[in-house]
Amino acid sequence: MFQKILIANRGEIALRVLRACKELGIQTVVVHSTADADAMHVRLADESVCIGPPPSRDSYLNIHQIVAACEITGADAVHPGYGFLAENAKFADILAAHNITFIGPSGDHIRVMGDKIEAKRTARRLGIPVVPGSEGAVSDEREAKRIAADIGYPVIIKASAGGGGRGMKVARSEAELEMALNTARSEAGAAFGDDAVYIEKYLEKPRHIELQVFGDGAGAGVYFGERDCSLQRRHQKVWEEGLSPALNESQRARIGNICAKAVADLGYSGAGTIEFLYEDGEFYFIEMNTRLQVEHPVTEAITGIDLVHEQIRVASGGGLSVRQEDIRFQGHAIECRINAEDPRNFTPSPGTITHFHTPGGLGIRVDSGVYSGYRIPPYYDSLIGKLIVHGRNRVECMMRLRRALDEFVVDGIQTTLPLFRDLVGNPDIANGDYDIHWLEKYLAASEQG
Ligand code: MV4
Repeated sequence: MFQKILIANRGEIALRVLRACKELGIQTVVVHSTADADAMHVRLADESVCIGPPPSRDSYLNIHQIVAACEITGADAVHPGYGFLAENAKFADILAAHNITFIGPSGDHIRVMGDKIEAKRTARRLGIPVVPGSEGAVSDEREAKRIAADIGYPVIIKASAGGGGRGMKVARSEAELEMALNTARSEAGAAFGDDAVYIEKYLEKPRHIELQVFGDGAGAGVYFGERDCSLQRRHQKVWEEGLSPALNESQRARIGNICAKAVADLGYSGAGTIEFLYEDGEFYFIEMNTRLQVEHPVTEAITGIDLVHEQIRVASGGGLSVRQEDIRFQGHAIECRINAEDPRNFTPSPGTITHFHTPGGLGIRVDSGVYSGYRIPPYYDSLIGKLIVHGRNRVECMMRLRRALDEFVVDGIQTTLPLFRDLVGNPDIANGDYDIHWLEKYLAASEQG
């Protein structure tokens, strides 16, 4: 087991990882920018190292500073959290070269999944169902037209270096294809320095369902059920829940076993998320994330398993604490992302939180690094906390969520709490009847009314 873990992140996830380290009796080091000297995780860590000024590229993304902080403190492993360097293959490689363990998959696995064409090729090879489309990159318009005619319109052009919704263009007919292809290619070249694009059948009304998987790095793989993350705005998840209201047990077991076997065959190590679009009873792979995700507590609530403990165990060579048959799904969980934003137009609302009171009681978890009197710096993303609610079934979970939202107080800044108070009373949400476009349509309609 590790002696000392350096946490290369900030905010609620830094605190989340710190808690797991403490439970395992592992010493902690946090690195932070000058803007985060007052953060809760900095106060609670055994050691802290200030690594630079507020801008992320000079602190949380500064690989050399972070490696130096490891050397100075004698940390033998790094947990990257999510975002920042969590999916940076070069960072994983550099740590390995310094004999420091990156708590995550190998640099090579990160690299493969970071290239969306390579990721899709790999998924297909491993027997994961993918969206119909080009086998690899599309070279020219003639090829694009041939493939589009074959799979049928509408189609979507995606950047191989994109992901998370960046660099996509829909073409509804052959007349629109040339423009979509050229725009996607030039935007990809400008944004990512890689103009490779691929083409897929465009699915009109899918849900976004993602499977939590784990590899032990020694040829075993398991799945921890799925999360339904269809409620998004501008590719930012707002509400996540598990298990998905859209799936039954046999559908779950079928896709779960495919994914667990794929992860095993890959020799993958650590936590991963396999993202699918789900429409008319079929799963279509889109991307794989090679990190712990923001919404991982949903899975922890329904399985009772601490996923950060598992990450640390696997990275230290101790393997997973569970086999597939030990993983059972209990009840239902919903996570609401509480952002420091105007709940109507989502503009950031940094500033001082004058009063912060979190809900409690059975089935309630709040992951947050903020406190009364804390000043939210303007330099980073606006997530200030996550409310995760668990119940024996979805109805109980929703009742408890409504009550928890009533108790939650965040004064001094604007937050997205009022949006969740609206959503929890909405009939479509109560019925689990929504797709990836539901939230944007709902917000557009509320703006009118
Ligand atoms: C799609 C799609 C429809 N058809 N691919 C957006 C984020 C990126 N991970 C993939 N995305 C999409 N890919 C095909 N073939 C629709 C989306 C999409 C979306 C996906 C998940 C959650 C929200 C979304 C919002 C708009 C578009």
